[in-house]
Amino acid sequence: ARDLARIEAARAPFRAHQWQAGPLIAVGVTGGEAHQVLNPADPADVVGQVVLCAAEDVEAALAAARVWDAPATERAAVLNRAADLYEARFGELFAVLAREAGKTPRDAVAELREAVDFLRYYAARGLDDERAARGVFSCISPWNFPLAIFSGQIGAALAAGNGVLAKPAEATGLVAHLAVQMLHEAGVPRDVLQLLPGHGAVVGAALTGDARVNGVCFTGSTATAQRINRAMAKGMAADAPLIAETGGLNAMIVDSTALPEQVVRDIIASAFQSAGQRCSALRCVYIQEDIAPSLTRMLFGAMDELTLGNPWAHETDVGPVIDARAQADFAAYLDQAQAEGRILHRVNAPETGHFIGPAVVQVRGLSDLKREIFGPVLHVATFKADQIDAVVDAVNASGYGLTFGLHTRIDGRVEQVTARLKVGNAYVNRNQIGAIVGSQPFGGEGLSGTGPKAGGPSYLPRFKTVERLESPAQDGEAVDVAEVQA
Ligand code: UN1
Repeated sequence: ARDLARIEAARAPFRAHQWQAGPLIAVGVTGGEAHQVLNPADPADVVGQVVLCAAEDVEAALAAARVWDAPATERAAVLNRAADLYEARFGELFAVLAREAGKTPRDAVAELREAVDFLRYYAARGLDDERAARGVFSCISPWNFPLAIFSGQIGAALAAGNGVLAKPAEATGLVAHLAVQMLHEAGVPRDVLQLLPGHGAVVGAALTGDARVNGVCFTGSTATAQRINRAMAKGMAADAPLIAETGGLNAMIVDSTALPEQVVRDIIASAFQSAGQRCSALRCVYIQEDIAPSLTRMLFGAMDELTLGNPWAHETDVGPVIDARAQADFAAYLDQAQAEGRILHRVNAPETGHFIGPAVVQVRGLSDLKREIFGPVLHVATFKADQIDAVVDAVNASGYGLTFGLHTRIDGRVEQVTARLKVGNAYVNRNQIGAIVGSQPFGGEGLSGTGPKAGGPSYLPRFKTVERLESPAQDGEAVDVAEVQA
């Protein structure tokens, strides 16, 4: 109810009307190439323009970059002030998250809260340890959490006293611009935090292969993280860390003791909220054979009740995917599945805008998924009562290890399954998205990331020099099991 009240409050004034309609101001460094930001729900709506950095802009930023030599207490005060500004200017951020990134009210509110939490959390942790900053960090962030992950990376690097060169995703340069404006206004010096929107080949390459950079923080695909790793090995000091949070092929196991209504609710949230565009999202649910027909029938009925459409609207459950390319990619994927007779259910999508109707595709198991499917497509497999260990093996065999869900009411099964599982975040009898800064740190194993977990106690130390660090960064961070009993 508090969230809804805040949305209503934010809707009424919308302090800056220019964020709501009509072309926005152009933002960027110099008069270089301009990137048009189009509303993914309505591509005829030009949200604004972001001027992209050319090679010489990146060079100038690298030359000017410096550590933040203010005392830790002052850095914390500035980051808390930035969090205050995010809260005070909620309406603008909310509007840009909807128009630029297609966020529904619920997702936009959650994202704003997460961004504020990250800033306050790292501000507080930065006071714990006075080791020196590493130097200058490149922070490279994704479009799916263009405020929360963007601010989390930057907040951690700054709280530790580093300088930051931040490259936002090309699709979401406007919200990044607003956030950086607020961080500067709060008191982060301009040469300590520089925003560098641009192409991966120009900005990304320079930020990951230059000896003046002392560490890279990246969230995005596993393939890009591997490329960054190679670039860093060539161009940067051997001790420069790569802190990466990457993809996932996330599974859920539902055995026949699970509560069907709860499972359906949690599958809908995990697979289709944010149009499935979360690295934590559920991609493949394994349902015990004897309950599969009744459970999938209920699931398909619930899917038909989802409202797709304008992300501004209160009633919208599922917004658009990020752009025309993503839409075409999913359409082709689903056409192929259709041709193979594997589509079990599909919801109609609005005709205008980059929408994909949530869909369910039949598979034998995770091994049928050749890559991360970053959208509202859920895969379903079944298993027999005596195959639970084999399913856990299949989940581990994917090589990814980000999130995992288990629905069961059998004594000892949680321990049986999670003891063997190699994932960063396991969820029992609840949905498997929406990690909470501080109380439930988030990160993956294997192909899903380098660790340490964001929003957890080991994260900030990785942004500091290693002297006086007594234990490896990931100590004490085994699988987190967040359990909710219904
Ligand atoms: C991502 O989708 O890139 O727990 C990571 C969650 C989010 C996931 C963010 N923190 O759902």
